[in-house]
Amino acid sequence: MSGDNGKQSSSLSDVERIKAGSRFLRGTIREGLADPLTGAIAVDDAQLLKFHGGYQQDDRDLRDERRRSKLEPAYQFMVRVRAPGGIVTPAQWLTLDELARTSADGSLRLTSRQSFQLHGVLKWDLRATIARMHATLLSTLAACGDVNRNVMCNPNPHASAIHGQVYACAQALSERLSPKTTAYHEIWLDGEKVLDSHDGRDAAAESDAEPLYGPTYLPRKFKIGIAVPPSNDVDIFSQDLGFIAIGGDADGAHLIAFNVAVGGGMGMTYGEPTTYPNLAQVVGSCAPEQLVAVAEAVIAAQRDFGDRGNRKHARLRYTIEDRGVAWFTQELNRRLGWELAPPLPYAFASTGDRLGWTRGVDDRHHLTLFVEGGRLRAEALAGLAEIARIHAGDFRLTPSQNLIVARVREADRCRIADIAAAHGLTAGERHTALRRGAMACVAFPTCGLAMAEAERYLPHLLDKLEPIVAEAGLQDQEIIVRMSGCPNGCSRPYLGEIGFTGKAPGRYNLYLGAGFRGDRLNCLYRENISEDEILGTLRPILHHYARARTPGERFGDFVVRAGYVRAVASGKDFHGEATAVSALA
Ligand code: SRM
Ligand code: SF4
Repeated sequence: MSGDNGKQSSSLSDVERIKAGSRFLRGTIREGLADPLTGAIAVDDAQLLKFHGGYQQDDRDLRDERRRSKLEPAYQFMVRVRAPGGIVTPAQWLTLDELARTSADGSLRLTSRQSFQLHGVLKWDLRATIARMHATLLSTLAACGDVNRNVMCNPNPHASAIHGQVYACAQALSERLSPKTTAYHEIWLDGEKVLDSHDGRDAAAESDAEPLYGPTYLPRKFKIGIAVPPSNDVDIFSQDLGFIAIGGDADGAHLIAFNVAVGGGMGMTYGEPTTYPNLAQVVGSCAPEQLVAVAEAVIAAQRDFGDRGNRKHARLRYTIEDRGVAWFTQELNRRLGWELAPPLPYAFASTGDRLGWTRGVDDRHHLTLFVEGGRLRAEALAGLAEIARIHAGDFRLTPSQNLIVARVREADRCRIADIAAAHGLTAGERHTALRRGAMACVAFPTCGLAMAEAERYLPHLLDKLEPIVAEAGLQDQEIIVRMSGCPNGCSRPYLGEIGFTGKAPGRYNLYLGAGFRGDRLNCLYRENISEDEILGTLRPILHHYARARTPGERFGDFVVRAGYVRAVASGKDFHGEATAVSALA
């Protein structure tokens, strides 16, 4: 791929070499799984394993001790399950629950993209774990890797007829954009390599094809979300490709179109200003039946023009930024053979979840449960398994790492409410609005890229922030708090009205001022600060907000108006000066 702006590297990255030689994602994963001498697999295979939904990790809490004892790291695997729109049946839930207890570390993680993760799976248990999931029609294929990942979608199909139609679109996208390699079946399910009977060639690998992706797949991960206004719970502008559902008819109950937004993303690298989070731009609209074609055209353009030399510059947003959004839209129209229509009006009101019981248009009941840090442990899992055994609806993960027991029958409602209460599952309803709206990524001990704690630390930081919020009279005020253990931004921290990214153990960058509706990035306010400094910094700002906010003014808007930070207009503007002119000065 030749560069046209000097940023693209002329040589291919190592991961491109690995993909090209992998025979459609096979590598030597099968052989590595059978090697009894190590709990790990080969380095190249670890890259390929991601496409199959697995990450090789080691327990970072045990690293030093194992090194001192001259033992290999405590290798283990994270397994991610793709579930478009985060929806699973009670039978699938029970399988995940069983695997969490028997093959993993006893917990189940609900991710910020509506997927499930098992942590701590040993190499010896990987095949059985994935095969067991497959038996209940769950798949880990393409949960990670340089392909389209889990398709996010507003998880409330009960809220109006349009939600049901949109979920069907998410499923169609997920199905159509899945890799077509037979390696997944071969490695995890059949267990047999199909060799040519004459010369022993790997016949299956040779007859495989990837009509959309090609043999080297995409230059980088690719993410799609679908939002149903007025909820922007999927953080639509953080997606590589976002679709905004537009309802027609007097009651808006009929899906008539999707606005198309391209080029969002969160990850960046400290000290490298050419990397930055960015919000997707709306470039047009399409009819519902054109959705898959648009997604395929966007992906094909990124496949052909994305940077395959520099992985830090390989996401769609850089492809678009380098050549311009007008060029990209033209390229898209050319590939489609027709033109996107002009964008249609829409309005978002919020991003988070509404906890507790609601009644849907389908006359079923829905219970949204707060799951702190997205992690379900023994007590919660026991309660949810009890619910799954009697539940006739389904379970839905929200983009804020929460869980909906959805489509509950009138007859089951009281029983499910009792079980949920008995297992402490509804305790979240009594939390402050600050805690209910907070989200953290996994970070330590499993994430190999973590620089500081996130999931394990945020609850403790909130313990100390809550009294400050109460003292300022803001306990019922929704303020979006997001914490990530490094700048990669897995909890979408640059969309937090208050965002933290880890710099080193116990130290964080503090960002302020994102839009409550997920429509403005925040801005760096303080760098590399400790807990005491975080509390000391936020206390006066929260008090100032309580005193000086205008009616209905959101915290993120206030800190911009009050001059604590400037409004960040676009990703390119993200690393500019933090200072701003105060309207209140
Ligand atoms: Fe992420 C890498 C966890 C959502 C941006 N992410 C990782 C890895 C796999 C670390 C690694 O590469 O070794 C983390 C595994 C930790 C662990 O132990 O489980 C990890 N990411 C997660 C999850 C589990 C966070 C969570 O607590 O919920 C989320 C799983 C989502 C899913 O179900 O598919 C998760 N990651 C995100 C998001 C949010 C989103 O997609 O809406 C982002 C920001 C959006 C984006 O992609 O721009 C995100 N993760 C990254 C990046 C930076 C990518 C970039 O282009 O800059 C990395 C690092 C990388 O890819 O090199 C990363
Ligand atoms: Fe790991 Fe960083 Fe993602 Fe957190 S943000 S899960 S620390 S890669």
